[in-house]
Amino acid sequence: GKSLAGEKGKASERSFVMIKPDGVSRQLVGKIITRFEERGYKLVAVKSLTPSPALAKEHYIDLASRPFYKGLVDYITSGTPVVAMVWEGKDVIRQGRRIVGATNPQESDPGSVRGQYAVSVGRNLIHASDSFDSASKEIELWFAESELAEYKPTTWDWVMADN
Ligand code: IDP
Ligand code: MG
Repeated sequence: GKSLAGEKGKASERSFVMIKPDGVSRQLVGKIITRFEERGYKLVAVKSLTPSPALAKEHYIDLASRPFYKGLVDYITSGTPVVAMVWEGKDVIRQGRRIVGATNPQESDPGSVRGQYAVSVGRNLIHASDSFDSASKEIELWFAESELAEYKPTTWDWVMADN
């Protein structure tokens, strides 16, 4: 069916963003959400949960052969919850990756979330979809379509203007 990631390159584009357990435990949820909100992106869905091992494994299935895979799944399923979100807006997938920063925080721009708050690649605070196809898969994996809100922020037309 239709992609839950909206339309690539349009204001309806969506990304899956997740604050990992270290971000929740370190009480950075508000600061992280604020970055996306203040940029003008629309919060379409948000929930806090402790992912099952099956969900965490599926989310990271492309990394199944990597030596850190088991540790990664254990980290995500530690028992401290994650905050799973869907953000919407023009170029949100690419901009979301810029807000989050490089995978290894030691290489992340210091203005990014990872570059400001993280040091270790295995505790890098946050996930954001890396492509339109990943966003489609990840939103469908973590959310039901009925959990995705439809509304227009009062800022929308100013922020998402095409010119
Ligand atoms: P990304 O989160 O920036 O998209 P990926 O390469 O997709 O990076 O890796 C997914 C996650 O796996 C990373 O965010 C990080 O938590 C973990 N990870 C990646 N490489 C390593 C590593 O070398 N050691 C430990 N964990 C890693
Ligand atoms: Mg990735």
